[in-house]
Amino acid sequence: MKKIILTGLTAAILLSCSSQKTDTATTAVATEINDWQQEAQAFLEEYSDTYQKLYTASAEAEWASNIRIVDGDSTNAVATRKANEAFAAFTGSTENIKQARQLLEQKEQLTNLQVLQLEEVLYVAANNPQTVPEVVKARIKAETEQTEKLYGFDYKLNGTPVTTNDIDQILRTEKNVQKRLAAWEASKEVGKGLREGILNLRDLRNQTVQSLGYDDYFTYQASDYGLTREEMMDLMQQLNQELLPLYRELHTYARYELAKQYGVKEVPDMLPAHWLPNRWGQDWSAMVEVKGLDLDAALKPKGDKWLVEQAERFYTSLGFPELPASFYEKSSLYPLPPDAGYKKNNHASAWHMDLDKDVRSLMSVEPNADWYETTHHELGHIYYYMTYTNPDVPVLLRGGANRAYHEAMGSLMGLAAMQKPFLTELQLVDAGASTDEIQTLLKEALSYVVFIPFASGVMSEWEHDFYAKDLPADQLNKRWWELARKYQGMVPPTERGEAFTDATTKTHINDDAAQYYDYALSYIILFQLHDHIAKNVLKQDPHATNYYGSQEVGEFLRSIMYPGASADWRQMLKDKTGEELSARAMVAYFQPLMDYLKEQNKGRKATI
Ligand code: X8Z
Ligand code: ZN
Repeated sequence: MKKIILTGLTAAILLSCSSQKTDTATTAVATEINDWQQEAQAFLEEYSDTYQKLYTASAEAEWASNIRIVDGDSTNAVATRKANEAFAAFTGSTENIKQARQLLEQKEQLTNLQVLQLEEVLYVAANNPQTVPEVVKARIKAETEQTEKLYGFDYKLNGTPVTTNDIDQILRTEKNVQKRLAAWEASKEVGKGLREGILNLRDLRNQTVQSLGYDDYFTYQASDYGLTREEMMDLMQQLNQELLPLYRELHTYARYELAKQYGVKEVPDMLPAHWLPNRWGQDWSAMVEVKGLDLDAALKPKGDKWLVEQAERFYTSLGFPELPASFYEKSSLYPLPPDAGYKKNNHASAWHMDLDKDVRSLMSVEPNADWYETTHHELGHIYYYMTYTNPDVPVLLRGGANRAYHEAMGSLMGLAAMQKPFLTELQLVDAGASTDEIQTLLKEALSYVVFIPFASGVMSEWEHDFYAKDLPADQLNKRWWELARKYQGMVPPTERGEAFTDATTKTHINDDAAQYYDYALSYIILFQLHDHIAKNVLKQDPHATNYYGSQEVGEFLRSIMYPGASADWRQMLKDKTGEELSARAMVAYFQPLMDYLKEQNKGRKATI
């Protein structure tokens, strides 16, 4: 009989074994199965225990490094390096790799859950192999240094210190092109100092994963989806193609409208980057103001705290629990006062500190529409963490069905939280106000559709070329702007030589490398989920939903979140929406906009 000590996890295994034993002909096999399963279980439990402890220590150190960056003080950096080295030494140890491989040779004898966990052990090991300990150590050091340089950077506009929030606000609202140019250029200065670090990191990231048989770091990251690098790039091309007709209309529209706005007579073929209301041209929604739906104005008097609490209320209205008190005590949610004397990571993130109950978010929330969307996005991660932290999901599988699902959940709620019936219920818009539906859809397209060529084209192809195609060190900026022209139809305001490294101004290039297609895929998935929820759960028009208070919607989302990475992501999509991964829902959502844009663009020249 079994010697395994019962936990929630092993109870499931016991159950599957006991049903086998009722089959009289399989006694011998059943014993053998039990032995392998027992051995795998013993290994996994011991491994997971240490893994969780070291993961927590690493997360704590990283957290401290990201919320408190003190110029000239290396205390946090040193502690982070140590914690990450300890995590790497364990997860990449030759002994653990050997055991996981041996057990996987008996794959047929193991439970599905065990196989998935052992594969995860090898996946994590490949990023930290102790066959090349010096490379792993050097990479950890280089990563910590790159993060400090990126987030410790002093942004200055006309000699005055500014935050990235300040720059973003100028790019969203300023009508004077010279002032826009100054803000845009100020936002790119940080890249100069990141060039050497990213080149070093490329080699170190590639070398680490190559030692366990991956071609390069991009291939390694794509393998998390069960895709080769070529398959991932093909998928990105396909998404770009599917959305190109709409993007082309948006591009034409934006060129003519912005030229008018800035008083430029000759409409440029390519959009100057500093004309667009976002540092990277990845979101143009601030271009359009929908009358009666001015969210920036409605949110300002509410204050920053309200935004976070409102996002929480949205989730609890669907039946999710309240956030633990520790979330509010330990998170870092708002901008630092200007005289703090230190800096923090200025990009939003969500953290599962101990793979258990300690969940936190790092943001710099200000009461505006962008942060309103982002609070919903980050809480999507948090509620995903909380939901798959359950007895049926072992520590090693506490992740999304894939990384894109993790990004999709909160973005879905962000989309839902912007729709008029919902905003009306919150009294953020006047119930009586008539709003223009096409303008609303245009604003949404300028966010969601415009994002696709940036994410699946520029970001993914640049990182692909950088990691897998040995992009020459003297062509980093050249390639970046070639891709921006090709996919976004966007050009820099002035010639950007190789002294700049504009790609590295995007935080993910530095600290979330070779994974940006996650976001492109997350948008595709979110429209599939939204389409299903609107039509089949709420029976509402996808353009005008109100998820608020719907227990069914909550149950639907929870059922996706609950199994974490123990679910097969393709099967999940099929089961939940009846569809394979496809841009169909996204294209259909924006279809009504096509006619309007074609009409607006009549007589205008399309250039992409
Ligand atoms: O980086 C993020 C999240 C991280 S949790 C805030 N996003 C991408 C970006 O800002 O570039 C969300 C959508 C795109
Ligand atoms: Zn995210």
